[in-house]
Amino acid sequence: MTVFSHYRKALEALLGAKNPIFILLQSVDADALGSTMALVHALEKAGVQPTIFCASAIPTFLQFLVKGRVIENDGNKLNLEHYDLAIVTDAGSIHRTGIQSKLEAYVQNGGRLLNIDHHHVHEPFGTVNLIDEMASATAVLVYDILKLGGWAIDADIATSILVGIVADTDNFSNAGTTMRALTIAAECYAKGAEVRQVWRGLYRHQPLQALQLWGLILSRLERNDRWGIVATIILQEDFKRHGLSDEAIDGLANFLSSLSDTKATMVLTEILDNQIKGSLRTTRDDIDVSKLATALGGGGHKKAAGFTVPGRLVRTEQGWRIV
Ligand SMILES: [Mn+2]
Repeated sequence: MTVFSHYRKALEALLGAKNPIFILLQSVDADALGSTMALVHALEKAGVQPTIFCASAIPTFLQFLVKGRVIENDGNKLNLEHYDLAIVTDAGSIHRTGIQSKLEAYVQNGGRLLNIDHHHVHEPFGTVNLIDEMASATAVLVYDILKLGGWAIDADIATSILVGIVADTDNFSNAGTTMRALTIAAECYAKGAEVRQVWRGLYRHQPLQALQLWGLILSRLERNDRWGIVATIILQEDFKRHGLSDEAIDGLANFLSSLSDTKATMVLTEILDNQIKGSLRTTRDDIDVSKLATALGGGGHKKAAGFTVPGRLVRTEQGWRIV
């Protein structure tokens, strides 16, 4: 199949849906939510009322995108058979929806699942897949679908698309920044995207305690000379002591890429249920951090990747260790 036929099939799925449901990722990020909300706005304009589901809460700083819509969040009550199309954007893996088994059962029973993504994936999980690893953000693919389908890009759609592009290019600064991303962002600007709200939502939403927590985390930065990686760690008790949730460290992994003399950076964060989340970043062209992430059961992009491993972080004489 040509790339164009993938677009055509994705568009047909969207146009044919009378009762669709969007499944957001657990711990949804800006590109995933922006991509989904752009499609929600477009379908609503076409007279369709999509349902939106997210297995966890939408981060406060991204709620401006939702504009007061109801987000279903009870996975036990969710009956996918009720819907004629499920849509997942920017997932990388179906696991990240938090309702993998439900979605797989839905597909096995003949349900249609549209998967739009720019992550490196071996086996796309949708019945219709639009995957382009070269795209700066999933929001770029959504923009192309909307243009192909003849939708007018209004201010709400433009804001949603711009959020995805700004977040995934780290404000037009990382290697994912392309002419295509810049051109689409400019068009979103021209169509009335709420630019100030986008920047405030993504970069200017931290309270004082959050920056104090950042200070603590930055003071723990250490270089591993064997691997050439600079790393730091975040404990569950750090969040408790500062009265913050993990929203407070959003953007920290990207901020560390401002380090000049390192091959890569890694942030290890204790999350609930005895799990440790690792976020890897590099700015170097000769390093592919997704290889390390994949070896540890995760995945991602060459310059930004992540993984989750079981355990807790403990300080020993040799430094921080996972036990
Ligand atoms: Mn993305």
